Amino acid sequence: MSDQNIAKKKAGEYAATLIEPGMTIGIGTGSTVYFFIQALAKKIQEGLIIKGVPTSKQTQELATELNIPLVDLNNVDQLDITVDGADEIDPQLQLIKGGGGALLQEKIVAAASKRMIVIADESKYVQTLGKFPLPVEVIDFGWKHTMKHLQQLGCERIVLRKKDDKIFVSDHGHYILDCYFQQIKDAAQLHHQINNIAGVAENGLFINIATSAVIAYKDGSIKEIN
Ligand code: ABF
Repeated sequence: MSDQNIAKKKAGEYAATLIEPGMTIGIGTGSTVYFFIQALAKKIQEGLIIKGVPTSKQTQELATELNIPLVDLNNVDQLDITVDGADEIDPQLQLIKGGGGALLQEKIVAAASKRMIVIADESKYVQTLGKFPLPVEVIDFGWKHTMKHLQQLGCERIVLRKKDDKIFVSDHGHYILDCYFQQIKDAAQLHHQINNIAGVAENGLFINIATSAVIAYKDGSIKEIN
């Protein structure tokens, strides 16, 4: 297993120790969360009673396969905690998410939670967001016009996400435009500017949503940021 995956596994397994009996939890998406889900499933086999809300079809399928009990978010007043990954995390716990294409449901679930813990290896921790292209989920109708409005916000390049040479379609039937800003100086302002554009369903900036981060390093250490 690579050093990066060892760190991801450590972060995921640490997050599983924070889950208490009776909790209703948001279950994130991605390769770091994969390790959290495996550790959570083991605790459930050992008797832990929890309910989960998945953040993507991919997570729903994996959780079902591992017998993690799932519930509909509309039947829950508030989640106790959401555990999810990220593509970038800054010292203010602002995030870029959506590299896996699940940002819309991830944000809805995280926003319905008392706490959101982001788990990641050290490569995700940055001083300034933006080196990772910002995913923007857009309605397919008129997306080229939506893209033109996005271009006015200063991103150097915008790429319509493809998968296997076909246009990538999210779980909720939308397209994703990856916006290359290189450096995002005011993430909160950019978040609002993007979401004011007609045709935008959601963007991958998570502002004032994460409440803590668990960063695992190659040397085996773990740093919790609150
Ligand atoms: C998911 O985790 C996505 O939002 C994000 O793209 C992905 C990245 O994390 P990982 O490196 O763990 O796959 O939540």
